[in-house]
Amino acid sequence: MTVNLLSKLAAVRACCGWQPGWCGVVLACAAAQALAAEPAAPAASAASAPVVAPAASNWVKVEGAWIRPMVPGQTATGGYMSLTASQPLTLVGFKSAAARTTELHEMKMDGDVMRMRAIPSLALPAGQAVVMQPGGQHLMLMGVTAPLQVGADVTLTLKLRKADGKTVTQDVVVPVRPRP
Ligand SMILES: [Cu+2]
Repeated sequence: MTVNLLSKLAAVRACCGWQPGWCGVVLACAAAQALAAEPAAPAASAASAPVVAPAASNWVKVEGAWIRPMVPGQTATGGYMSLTASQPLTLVGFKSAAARTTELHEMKMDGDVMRMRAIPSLALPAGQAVVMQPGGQHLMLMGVTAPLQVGADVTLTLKLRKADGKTVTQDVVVPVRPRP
């Protein structure tokens, strides 16, 4: 397993754009990639999920959205934005045609090492801006087949759970650009 992870370092060292020197991050990221290498769920599973998508959904106000540009050979990157919910919502995930695997991530100090890990959800209290940014919570795109480059626009479909338990979606078109 360790050897397997180490062999992936070259591919994932730029994961999320963090410096290779942050070995804790890189290793955590490699672990995430190893998990991501599991066979992808059939496309049909997305269609069978209990998702209700109103025509003109505007559940959250999205500001300052960007996706970190990728370099050749890189297969993962991060998406960042500020979300302000119109009612109490929980971000439970997202999808994109650009990435085989998508996860909600957070960076956390573990002793004196910054690590990245997947989180199941992110609470979005009504009227309160929740900021996803480098060094904190972010949207992780993995298994990206063609490196995303500056100038591209990527559609992300946010999956949001309402207080009544129903899940809704909202599409967000996010530009690929350097950190604002
Ligand atoms: Cu991440």
